[in-house]
Amino acid sequence: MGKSTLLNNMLGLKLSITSRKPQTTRHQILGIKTVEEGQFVFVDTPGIHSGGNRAINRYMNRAASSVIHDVDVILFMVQSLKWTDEDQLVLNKLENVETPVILLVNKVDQIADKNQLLPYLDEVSKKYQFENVIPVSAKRGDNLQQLEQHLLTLLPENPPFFQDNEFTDRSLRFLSAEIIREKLIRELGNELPYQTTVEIEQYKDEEKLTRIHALILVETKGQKMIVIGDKGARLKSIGTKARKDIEKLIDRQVFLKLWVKVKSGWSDSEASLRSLGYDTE
Ligand SMILES: Nc1nc2c(ncn2[C@@H]2O[C@H](COP(=O)(O)OP(=O)(O)O)[C@@H](O)[C@H]2O)c(=O)[nH]1
Ligand SMILES: [Mg+2]
Repeated sequence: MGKSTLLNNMLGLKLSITSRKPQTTRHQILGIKTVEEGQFVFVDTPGIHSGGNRAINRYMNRAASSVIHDVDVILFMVQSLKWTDEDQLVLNKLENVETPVILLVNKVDQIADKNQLLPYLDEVSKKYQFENVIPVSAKRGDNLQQLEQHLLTLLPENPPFFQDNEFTDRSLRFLSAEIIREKLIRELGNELPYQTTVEIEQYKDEEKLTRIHALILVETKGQKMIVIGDKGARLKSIGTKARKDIEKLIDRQVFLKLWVKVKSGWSDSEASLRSLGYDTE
């Protein structure tokens, strides 16, 4: 869809992980951007999805729904030229919500015939009293400047909540785990649907480098073999890609060690989710 891509592009920083697979974002994360005229605190959430009744699915839907009532502006993103049942599900949640909603119609870079866009914008504009409907490309950056300007007019006057050098509420330890999870999702494609998570066992700033030991948790032995790959090739590739991204983020040399461990049932147990840092309240 492009919610996390949008956040990263607005911040000019790779903060939230992205992939082709739906439900990549599991945790709510704040992205903070301070400009002369004000401070934006973006909340990236998992999408709202129907189906899937594991504890992890319930957790993600809760995270997405609860935020609706806590923000000054809602950015509701759909993909251009498609209005899905899940979009309708989100729209239904917005009934009786007073908060202004801006509809972002994403991926306009992918529309071959631009004549199709206007009728689509017309059609979706009628679905709700949107504050504005803006066609964007989260990836390429089309219209994001315009979006930022419009958002500034909607923000209430407040003293800034954060220092102007802060960019997120999450720790580097958390962000590192997320980067590793992104590489796992991207490397494994459809071979491993959702049943992995990453736990940081050690995160230590040493004099010349930052030492990170991470545990990749999977549900079955078969999944463990898939993650490790032939002669460890896959795990190695995941590790190298993750290390490079973490180094870019923290601007330090990183030593990254990865292990894979089977912990069956983690994704369907509220207790395991909690112990893994998923705030299930
Ligand atoms: N072509 C194109 N692809 C995009 C755009 N925005 C996001 N994507 C891709 O769509 C996929 C999902 O993006 P992501 O930000 O993870 O979506 P999320 O699940 O809504 O957070 C990724 O592969 C992105 O690279 C866009 O504006 N144009
Ligand atoms: Mg996302």
